[in-house]
Amino acid sequence: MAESSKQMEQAFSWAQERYAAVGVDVDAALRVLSRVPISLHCWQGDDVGGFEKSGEELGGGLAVTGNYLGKARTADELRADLDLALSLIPGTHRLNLHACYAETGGRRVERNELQPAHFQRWIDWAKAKKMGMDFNPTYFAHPKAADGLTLTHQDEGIRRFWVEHGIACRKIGAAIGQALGAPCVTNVWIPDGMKDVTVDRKSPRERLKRSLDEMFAEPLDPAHNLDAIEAKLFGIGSETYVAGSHEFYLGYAVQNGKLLCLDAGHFHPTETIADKISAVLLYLDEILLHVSRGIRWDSDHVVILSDDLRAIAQEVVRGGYLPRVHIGLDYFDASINRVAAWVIGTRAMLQALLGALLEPIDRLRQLEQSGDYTARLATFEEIKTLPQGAVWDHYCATAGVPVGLAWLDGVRKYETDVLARRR
Ligand code: RNT
Ligand code: ZN
Repeated sequence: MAESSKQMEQAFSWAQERYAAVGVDVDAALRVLSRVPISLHCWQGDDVGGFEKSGEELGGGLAVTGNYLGKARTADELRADLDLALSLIPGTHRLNLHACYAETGGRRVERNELQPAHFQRWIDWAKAKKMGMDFNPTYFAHPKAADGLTLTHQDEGIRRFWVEHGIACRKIGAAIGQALGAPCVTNVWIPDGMKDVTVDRKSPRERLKRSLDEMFAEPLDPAHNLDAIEAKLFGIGSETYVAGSHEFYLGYAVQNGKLLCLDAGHFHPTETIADKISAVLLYLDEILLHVSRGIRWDSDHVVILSDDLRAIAQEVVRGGYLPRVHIGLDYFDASINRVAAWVIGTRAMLQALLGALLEPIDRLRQLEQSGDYTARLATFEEIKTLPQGAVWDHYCATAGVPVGLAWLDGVRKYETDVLARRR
């Protein structure tokens, strides 16, 4: 055994002992972690571009800043980039695909006419990697969404077009889930809202409810497709009013048995989604998380191991919610290497989950129940610096992915050999 891997294993046994001393079984934690899939969002790889090549602006209030070299220009390039990212992340994960990443063989296919066949190459790719997939209708970057309105549109033709897009996407989701043998979460997010003071907050919401009812009219086997709906407080260009608000979708999800998608960037800046998980899961079977990092606004920065992220993971683990919570990433940063952005965010999410799984939860609960808040706080502080890093290194090594910052070497080489040539 090389000296460094010997040291790593020594550090791991010492960590096992340290955690055992507070009643935590490290190996059990790693077994759980190895079974949690994170859904990697395709759109980090090309700045939410997609392959329709319509020349349309991104729109929908979505903004990607930066122009780092090497953005994927084709689905093959995007898959190659994802291959590299996945090889640097421990575990088996999922791919989260947007409808605008369809492969139509150069033919223009309208969004309401998309078919599972247009995603066959993605499905084959995921199947070969034994990965599941999730899916999203794309309600932006399209002439019929140019005014920022889709499912709430007053124009019946446009509204109906977007309903049909939603119906087409649910069928694609079901085909994906069936092909891969695991349910596909098909998540609906629309940008619809108003920049400035509005006189009618009611009618757009009534139309949105009707549109969703029409979209979801056909029941689909939950073994193949699960519908999720994503709320937002405000966006660029919809600062005053967003039809699909939290209350709107929470009500809709409860009433109709849908998954609620909680995006970490979609609430007031001091509001965290961590606190919402145990509340909404009293009324919903399952939820979807869009793990993101807002800075002052819904800026979609790359996810890092922040207190916010740790709190999300802690709530999921402490509540025993792992089987009911689908974890997806949602950010887009074009100012750094895009493959690295996936690796950083996914590894951070896994580290947050590991940290949560390594908590002496029973002990902390006992302290809380007995009213010993002093020892509770002292324990929380103490466990922050237990040797989680040694457990993580061991996990990466046994999963066959680079330990520590070594993953960055692979990305750098790829940048020189592949990304830099994409001019
Ligand atoms: C937008 C939502 C939505 C998008 C993706 C691209 O504010 O978060 O989830 O980020 O659909
Ligand atoms: Zn989101």
